[in-house]
Amino acid sequence: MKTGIIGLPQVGKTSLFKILTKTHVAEHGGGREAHIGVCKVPDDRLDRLAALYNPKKLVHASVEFADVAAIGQEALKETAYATSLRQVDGLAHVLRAFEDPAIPHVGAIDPLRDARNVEFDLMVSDLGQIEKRLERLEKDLKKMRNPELEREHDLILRSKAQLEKERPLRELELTPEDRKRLRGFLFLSQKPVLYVLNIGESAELGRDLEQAVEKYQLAELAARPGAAATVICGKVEAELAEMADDEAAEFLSSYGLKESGLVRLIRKTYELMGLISFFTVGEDECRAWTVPTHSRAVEAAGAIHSDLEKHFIRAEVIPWDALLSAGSEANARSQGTLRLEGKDYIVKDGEVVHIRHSA
Ligand SMILES: Nc1nc2c(ncn2[C@@H]2O[C@H](COP(=O)(O)OP(=O)(O)OP(=O)(O)O)[C@@H](O)[C@H]2O)c(=O)[nH]1
Ligand SMILES: [Mg+2]
Repeated sequence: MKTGIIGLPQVGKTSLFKILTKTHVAEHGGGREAHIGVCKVPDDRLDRLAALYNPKKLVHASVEFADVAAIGQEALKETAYATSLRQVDGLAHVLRAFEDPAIPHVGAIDPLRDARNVEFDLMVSDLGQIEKRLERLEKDLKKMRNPELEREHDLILRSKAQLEKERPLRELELTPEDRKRLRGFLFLSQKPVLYVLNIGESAELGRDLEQAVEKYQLAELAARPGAAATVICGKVEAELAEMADDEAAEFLSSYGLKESGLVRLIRKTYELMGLISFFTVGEDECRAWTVPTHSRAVEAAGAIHSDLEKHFIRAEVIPWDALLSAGSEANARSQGTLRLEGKDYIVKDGEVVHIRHSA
């Protein structure tokens, strides 16, 4: 799963990328190649399980982020740029809300306008692809009747109408079959989007973070299908990233904050992409795994190892907090909170899963 960090020039994309992935990269100066980095997913539940097991190895889940060069009509016309952007599964759209006269911005600070403008550019790019495909389809349909091509033709026309209404494709209602038909196009406006408001530093940051979505009128946009919003203060996050844990906790509370904005951002990314975490625990290793929501137990087993999927017998399942309060799997088993489930069981976020297998 890869999230592309997009946005207008100089809004704080690379800064966000650096603090998420803790990598040091040069700031973009015209080059269009994306930086890729891995972000460890902070998870308090896993940390608490690890405190119980004291494992040799503790492995958090990870998500990939790509720092994409600033977006615009011109950039999107470059095939290499558009192609690399199409490869991501979701978008983190950084919107500038911080004031800083030293850093240029197109016009006044107006995140809603910027969000709409960038969205428009994504739709124009998709429309270009659609027109190309339509031309091809209409040629082929003239040569011969083909029910599958006809269905695609209808769908492409529907998509075109949607874009012409200036509505992104993620808001189009699709059957699973139609979703499959569109998959190969990797349309930009179909990707789920997390709007990331990057606000300025202030003494009342806690309150400002809470009120920013309303203040900048992003609530309506964020409530649409496939969209969400979160707020960070890039400047403060950058300082936090340099600190040790206890120092960071003190720094956060001095701003009236409980957690880093990155934790919220990553959690929202998970929700938006339809992902959950489950855990495996033991004295050797405690580990978080990422699977799509509604994954079956046998698919969760497959995320760990294909052999576990092939030789799956049963899954022992318990919510992370039930395991913590039982104190051990043996206690949980005797209390009956540890359940045995079959391969079609739908794994829930935060469950500890032990796969019984014959491999
Ligand atoms: N005041 C302030 N400055 C910031 C903040 N976030 C980023 N900046 C500054 O804004 C400038 C641009 O930040 P980048 O993270 O490089 O922005 P970008 O979106 O990657 O820029 P391009 O890749 O050139 O489009 C840098 O000088 C940053 O230090 C912020 O929250 N507050
Ligand atoms: Mg950059």
